[in-house]
Amino acid sequence: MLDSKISRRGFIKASAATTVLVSAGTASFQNWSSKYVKASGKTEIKEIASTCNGCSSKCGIIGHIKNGRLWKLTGHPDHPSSKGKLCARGHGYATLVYSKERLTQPLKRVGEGKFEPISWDQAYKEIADKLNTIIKENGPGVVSLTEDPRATGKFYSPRFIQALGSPNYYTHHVVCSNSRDAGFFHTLGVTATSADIGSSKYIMFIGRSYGDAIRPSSVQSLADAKEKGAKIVIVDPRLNNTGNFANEWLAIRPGTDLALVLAMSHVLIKQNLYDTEFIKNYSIGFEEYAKELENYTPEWAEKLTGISADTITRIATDMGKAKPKALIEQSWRGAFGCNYENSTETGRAVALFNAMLGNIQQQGGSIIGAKSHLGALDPAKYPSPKKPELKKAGQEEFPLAYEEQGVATIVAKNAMEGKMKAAIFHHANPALGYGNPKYMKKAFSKMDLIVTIDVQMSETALLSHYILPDVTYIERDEAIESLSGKTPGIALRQQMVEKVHPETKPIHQIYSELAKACGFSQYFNFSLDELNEAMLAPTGITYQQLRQKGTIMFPDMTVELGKMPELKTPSKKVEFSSEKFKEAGFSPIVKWGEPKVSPKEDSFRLITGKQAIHSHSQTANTPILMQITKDYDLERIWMNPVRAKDLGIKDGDLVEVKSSEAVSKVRVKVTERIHPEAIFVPSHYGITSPYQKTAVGVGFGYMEHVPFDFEARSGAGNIQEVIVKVRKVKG
Ligand SMILES: Nc1nc2c(c(=O)[nH]1)N[C@H]1C(S)=C(S)[C@@H](COP(=O)(O)OP(=O)(O)OC[C@H]3O[C@@H](n4cnc5c(=O)[nH]c(N)nc54)[C@H](O)[C@@H]3O)O[C@H]1N2
Ligand SMILES: Nc1nc2c(c(=O)[nH]1)N[C@H]1C(S)=C(S)[C@@H](COP(=O)(O)OP(=O)(O)OC[C@H]3O[C@@H](n4cnc5c(=O)[nH]c(N)nc54)[C@H](O)[C@@H]3O)O[C@H]1N2
Ligand code: SF4
Ligand SMILES: [Mo]
Repeated sequence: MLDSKISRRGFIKASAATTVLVSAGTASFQNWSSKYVKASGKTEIKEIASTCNGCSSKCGIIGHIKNGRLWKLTGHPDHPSSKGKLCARGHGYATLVYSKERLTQPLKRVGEGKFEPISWDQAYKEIADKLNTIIKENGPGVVSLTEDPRATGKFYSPRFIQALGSPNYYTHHVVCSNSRDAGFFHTLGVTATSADIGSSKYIMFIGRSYGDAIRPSSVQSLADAKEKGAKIVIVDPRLNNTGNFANEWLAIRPGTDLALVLAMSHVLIKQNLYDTEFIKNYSIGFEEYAKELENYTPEWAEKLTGISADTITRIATDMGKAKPKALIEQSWRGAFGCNYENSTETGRAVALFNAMLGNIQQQGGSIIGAKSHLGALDPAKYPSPKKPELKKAGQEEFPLAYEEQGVATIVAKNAMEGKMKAAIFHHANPALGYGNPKYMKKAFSKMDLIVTIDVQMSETALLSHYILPDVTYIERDEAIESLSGKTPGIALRQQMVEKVHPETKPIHQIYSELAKACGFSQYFNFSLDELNEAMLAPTGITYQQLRQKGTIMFPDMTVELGKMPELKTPSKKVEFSSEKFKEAGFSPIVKWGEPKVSPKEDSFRLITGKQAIHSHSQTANTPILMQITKDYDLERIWMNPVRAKDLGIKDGDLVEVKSSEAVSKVRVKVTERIHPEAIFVPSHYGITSPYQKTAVGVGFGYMEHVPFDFEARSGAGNIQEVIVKVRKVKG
């Protein structure tokens, strides 16, 4: 268990040492340069408002286009994610448009890792023929489409797969937030709340790092809260870079967050600090939960979490007193998005703790966001495909998973069992990031057709029969993005420069043309502009206005604080007890459950997380971002000095990391900022595609060590149920 003196000392040292990294992650350009060049004569500069594609925050950006080339980006002042600033990835990833390692033409696989260029017409014809044959022989339930949903994909991709008669549309959430989403959805009726950080008095982050998994406006809101005197506590086995803002770091034993939240809930009841009025008016099942909570004393939780009973009691009491301006931030991936067998239950417990504080729809609390009211295509003119009667693969096994997202890794499992024959991957790299790469490769080899639509030669593209080259986000218009939150709005991605490679095509065009080859062009008989016009119709905003502004917010539709909305749960209330869980064969109330595996004296749990300068696997091949990795040795794994000493390992040593699945070699960063039971591996490395020359061979991918698995409730990947041993090797 961690010595609190060590962690405190490490905390102070780390805060100073990491300031540089965090500020590098939120740097923003000033407008001075634009004015300077404008004043200097001949150069033509255009400014185009659009959105970033560096991560799922999709910040608003202003592209400054100099003589037809992308010159620089600045943050869109109105977009809720950017609020005028961009992060380092936002600036760096845009260089992709001019990368020499992009996909430039359709490719057909002719052998292991071997491809030949083909025409679009040939690609469409062969893909359509194969899809139609597979469906004719096996029915449409054996084809699937998976993506990281971005604006155009969100509309076109489900429509395309439905036109094939298949319900099998999946998103990346299975290795992101499926557990949290299921936990929240069945408790509050939304997969996530947002947090009114700037007005909160007491904020707890459980494995959510605004300082690493950066969204510029979130960093700003945290700085505002701090300035106003909010108390900020981070719960993380690792002192992450939010530490710069925090008053306190609780170095929890990984995988035990559920015990912490249960014990804090226990304290709220014991001290009579929960919101009885809120519970009476807006919830069901509280009595049952309160009875279960009697078991979960702070002393009980201390043994599991390593956080002292006094600390648990003090923090829960202070949060109870600060309510409703106190909250556990809803989190994302870090602690309970997709990591452990108990993650969905942690999600539920967090949502319920916030409900006990009565902070839902309160200033400084948890917000159930509002959505913009957008229009749809006229069905008389533009028919939609019929909703397939089949159930989405995976829904039977995981009925608690949020249906729209599904359980994407069921595609691999069913392929392994011969039940999934075809997969389309758009804007996704499942071969590297969704599950154990060896498992994925074997499963994918059993499918008759894999089509990948990407901008670079990803690990998934390498395993595909056909690769279709998308244009980059700098070169395309997209469908309108609806922004939900405290104040809803809309944003538009727009083409900033001419296509660099003539044989690349935007996704809406690819789907429409492939639909024609498949024989269902009637479902794609509209242009992207017609779709956008239809979406805009009810807003009273013209397409021209949106094109000019890029982001438009609807302040009139801001959620009314202090007013509880009707929830989308079966009871329309907060569910302390869930019939849905009972129907699925689980306890209707949250109970403590252990993670599946736990490290012993001589082993570690492998945990992972983001770094401010990279996104998943997609940015690793960006030279100016990878250079930062190399300059600061950021690909190293983190190990606590106590464990390092025992193993004879010094800072910078080369070690071998061994699990049931793989052996990797990497150098070590020895630091007090990590719990002794855990090894932390930054998540962005271990690219194996030889076509990504900048990225290949740097660090290792944590997924190599993750056994292919599903969390029983949400179907999430259980990606931190991983035990490793580490030993020093010569290097
Ligand atoms: N820089 C960057 N930012 C991003 C992204 C990116 O790729 N790069 N991706 C975006 C996306 S898709 C996502 S999902 C979010 C993720 O956003 P976050 O969830 O905030 O990010 P992570 O770094 O994955 O995890 C946060 C912290 O969880 C900690 N953690 C690990 N295990 C445990 C545990 O058992 N208990 C607790 N309490 N903490 C634990 C890690 O040490 C880490 O510091 O980031 C978004 N923003
Ligand atoms: N190893 C590893 N695995 C992870 C994570 C990680 O950080 N590391 N993060 C986890 C999390 S939180 C999430 S949300 C998921 C994310 O999982 P993915 O969505 O698969 O994210 P990436 O691994 O970045 O892969 C994105 C792919 O989209 C491609 N791409 C980028 N821009 C475009 C474009 O404009 N058009 C098209 N067609 N393709 C494009 C990239 O080249 C890349 O191949 O991964 C999870 N798994
Ligand atoms: S947080 Fe950074 S990478 Fe993500 S969308 Fe915003 S600027 Fe782009
Ligand atoms: Mo994610």
